[in-house]
Amino acid sequence: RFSTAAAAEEPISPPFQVQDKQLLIGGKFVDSASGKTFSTLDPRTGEVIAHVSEGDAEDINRAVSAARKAFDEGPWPRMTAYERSRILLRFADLIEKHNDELAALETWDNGKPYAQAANIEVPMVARLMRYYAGWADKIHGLVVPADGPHHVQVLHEPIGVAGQIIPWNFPLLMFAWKVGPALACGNTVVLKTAEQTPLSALYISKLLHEAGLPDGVINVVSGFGPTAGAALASHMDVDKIAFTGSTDTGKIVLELAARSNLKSVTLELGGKSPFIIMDDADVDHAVELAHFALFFNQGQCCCAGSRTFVHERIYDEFVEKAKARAMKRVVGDPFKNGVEQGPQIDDDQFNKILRYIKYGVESGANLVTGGDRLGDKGYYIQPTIFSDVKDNMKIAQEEIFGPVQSILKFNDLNEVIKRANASQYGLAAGVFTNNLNTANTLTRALRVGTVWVNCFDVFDAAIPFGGYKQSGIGREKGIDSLKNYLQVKAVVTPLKNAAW
Ligand code: TXE
Repeated sequence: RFSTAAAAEEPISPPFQVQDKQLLIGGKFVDSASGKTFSTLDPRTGEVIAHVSEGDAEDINRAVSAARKAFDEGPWPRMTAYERSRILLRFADLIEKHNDELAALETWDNGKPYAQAANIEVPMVARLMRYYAGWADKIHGLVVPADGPHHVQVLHEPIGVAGQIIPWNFPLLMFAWKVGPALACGNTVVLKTAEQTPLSALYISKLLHEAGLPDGVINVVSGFGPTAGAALASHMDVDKIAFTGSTDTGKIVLELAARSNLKSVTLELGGKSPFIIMDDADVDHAVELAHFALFFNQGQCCCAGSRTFVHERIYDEFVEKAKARAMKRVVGDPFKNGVEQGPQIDDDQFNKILRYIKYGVESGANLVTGGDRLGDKGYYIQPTIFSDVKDNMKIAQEEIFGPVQSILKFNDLNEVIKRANASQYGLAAGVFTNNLNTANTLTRALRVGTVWVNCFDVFDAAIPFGGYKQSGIGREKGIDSLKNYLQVKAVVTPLKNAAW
């Protein structure tokens, strides 16, 4: 369904020349003010791919000034909406044209399978851009029937300079989720990429300029969280901040926004999503879907189905089959055809996951398969499964963000609802059943932003995504994300002749 831009059979594989390594400010690639660089690493080996300009507070100042100028002096917010839409459509065409280069860069910097990047993620980025191009000229306000002799209009205006901070697990998709709606609404942007994956956003932003985007409308600063990220979140001239990352860092961003200029904030944070498998399920299908829900993208998904709840009547059969599936999972160089799982993103995440595996063993969960690193080079981890996991164990409560499946047993619908909801998070859930009443009960009872029934990880440009509870504030994608990037203005005029 995503194969709009067919990827070449043979991936473009590294080493190849990385061209864009500087900061993008005011339409030009420039060195950081300090002249400093940092290295971005190949997760397959830990070796350096490129030295990238390292932005900090001074570079954020320069980028915000460029974005402010592009917003205040135009032409971007004052262009016709149709012209803005056409630039985004041309951008989508260029993304398709450069599909394989973008995918190769993404795989090199992030470690995800090339086929996934080339056949799913980059085409989705183009699709998202077309979706938001379609909105650009359909954003309009209201005329409100207020009491009294008044003509009342509600205008929807761009909010101004949008600061956006993205993570490393889906660098291009996170770029698209944030930049698409911001530009469609007429805002200008300063984007801070994750320090682990700075490359693809620089490349794709060059295509955005080739599509006709005026200088200064998008500015991309590579750099670290506590320096560049914090400077953006606390900048006095940024009107809105959108963040995707951990719940702990999300709280810091919210606090920085509050302490500075009270900029509006949207947050897309962590999760510990339940995947609930009822006893009427086709076990083979359930095993495959639960496997995909957890292991996709090396387990590095905020919405990963990381608490697999299985009804006791099918529990033993499920565990056996889940083990067989995990043992068949193809782990290896993500540039090789047929590989399902590449390395984790970096040393920190790699060690964090191994720590959680240790907690699992120590707390008495049953290690069914995996449990260690794979090979002795790079950040590869064996597909790992724990059964007999209890709700109070760390591995059932905290985000592991790796290829570690925790299987829990239940025997009653009300019990599983209670347990599934007993989490600080509320991002997503999966439900697997053939019984419509059970599905309806679960979809209404689960306190989460997305429920996938008999499917998982279905992402479409038009479907809103975001979290309840500590999984975030606001929604991205779909019509809901436009609200994040619009200011609402009421205009009231007296009517001379109330009769008309
Ligand atoms: O996240 P951070 P990290 C979760 C996942 C992972 C954990 C830690 O559990 O193991 O978070 O990953 C920027 N002010 N998720 O350390 O710190 C940072 O530079 C402003 C879930 O990578 O949240 C990067 O651009 N910005 C998640 C971004 O925040 C700051 C995706 C994310 O980094 C900052 C990634 C600061 N003080 C990790 N500190 C999801 N929801 O999908 C850091 N940043």
